[in-house]
Amino acid sequence: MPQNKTRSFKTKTKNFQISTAIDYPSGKFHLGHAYEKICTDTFARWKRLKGYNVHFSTGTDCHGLKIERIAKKHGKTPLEFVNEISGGFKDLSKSLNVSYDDFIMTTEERHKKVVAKILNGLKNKGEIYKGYYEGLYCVECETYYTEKDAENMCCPIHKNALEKIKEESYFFKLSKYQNRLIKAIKDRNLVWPEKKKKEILNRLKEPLKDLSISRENVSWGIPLPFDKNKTAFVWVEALMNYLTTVDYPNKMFRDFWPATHFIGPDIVWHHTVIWYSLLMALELELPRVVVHGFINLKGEKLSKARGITIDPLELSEKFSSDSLRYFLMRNIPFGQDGDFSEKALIDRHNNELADKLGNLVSRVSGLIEKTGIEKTQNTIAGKLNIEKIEKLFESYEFDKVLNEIFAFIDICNEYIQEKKPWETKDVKVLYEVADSIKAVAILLWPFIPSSCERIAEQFGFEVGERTFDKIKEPLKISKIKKREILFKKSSI
Ligand code: ME8
Repeated sequence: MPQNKTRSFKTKTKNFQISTAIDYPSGKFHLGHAYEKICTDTFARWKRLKGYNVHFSTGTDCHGLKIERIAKKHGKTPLEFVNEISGGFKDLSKSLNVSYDDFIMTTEERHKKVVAKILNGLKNKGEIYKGYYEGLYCVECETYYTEKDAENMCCPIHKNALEKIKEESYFFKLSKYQNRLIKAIKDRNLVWPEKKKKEILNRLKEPLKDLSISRENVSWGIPLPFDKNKTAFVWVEALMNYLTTVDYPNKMFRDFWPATHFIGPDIVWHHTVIWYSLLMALELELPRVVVHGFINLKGEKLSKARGITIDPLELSEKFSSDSLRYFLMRNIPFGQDGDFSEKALIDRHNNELADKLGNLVSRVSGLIEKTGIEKTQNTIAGKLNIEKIEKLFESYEFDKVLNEIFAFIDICNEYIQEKKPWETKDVKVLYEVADSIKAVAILLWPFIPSSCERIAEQFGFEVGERTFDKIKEPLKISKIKKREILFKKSSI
């Protein structure tokens, strides 16, 4: 007799893979690198808040001519050099509370194995052939340019003179994917924002050339598995980090792929045209590409190479990592470029974090400490539009999410002002506002995690992973005390 099977009611955990680009460890990071990590972290935390099992990767893109040359200039081997600089990138993430699960370096054995496996697979499928490459190359962006894309034989991004290269090379049959690429990008919701999607579709009107995927004279790289005299073109192997991080082709990969890639505007071509066609050749699902804007200083893009830079660590030490995170996510509509100004950061820190949120928390906890608290129905909770906030999060409109939450903080502050519990001794009003602070702290956790964790501890509730549903659960009363203020005001 067959055994009676007990039905399992366990719901499958929802998995979510998210990544930043992997940075070139060619010099010190700047605020642009910090920004990408912060916006990716905010979205990763949002997904965790909603109950997803998140795998968040970041890392460094270690190979190629650029790194080889810089290491030499510093009197180091490339490996010594990339290890040292990558350490700095890890510290940056720690200081900014970037909650990555994996920091991947392309020098790692696990990555080399994945790259070899993929390249062998593509070669065996007839997707790669041998030929000659002749063209223009920018070492700064490790990218080939056609004479048409180059500006007077200079890189359109770095403005440096392009190098002429002629060598034997292996090619990936990129051109055969042109129509499939256009169809996938046009018809499916893969590239965000719409503006970037259109830009790529426009560029795809020109016929695609096959892609040179190997270099003959760059020894600092991953050797081709089928021709050890050549190394893999750095961009091709770097993109594969997104598969390495989920242990391609094993269980973790099957559970998590496809990913969502958060990247900057200068590398959309690589992540859509090159990456998508490689994935099509591998018959794998296509990831989503979410493009943030550039952080500029007085209208100029920050750039290590050009020496226009702002140190994110200095800013986070001066104002706290939460203030920096908040400012970047609040001040720059996501997907657009934004100018950095310390004055604007200070204004938001003082007027919004200190005067609105900090003041509410300090006032309410102080009053509760003095007069007590009594459970009641929260009559202002309905003024927080949680469904709208969810939609805004899912469409990457982070500044608007913050607008909504801060409009509710204003409502809480006005409610206290109007009800004057310090005169009336109405301890129920204090419960309503404390319960509202719980909702605010849970929703703000993706943006300013340290401050929200402090508030949660002070008021005796939980924030963080899987706490979204707790927004609607009434606050349990615990001993609430006034603490040191959350945000000290700053001046220039
Ligand atoms: O492109 N503002 O590395 P990278 C905002 N290794 N973002 C900026 C920025 C700025 N001013 N400057 C740079 C690479 N970024 C490759 C990626 S991924 C498989 C390989 C962003 O160190 C940039 O757009 O030059 C990119 O997303 C990331 O920082 C790393 O740039």
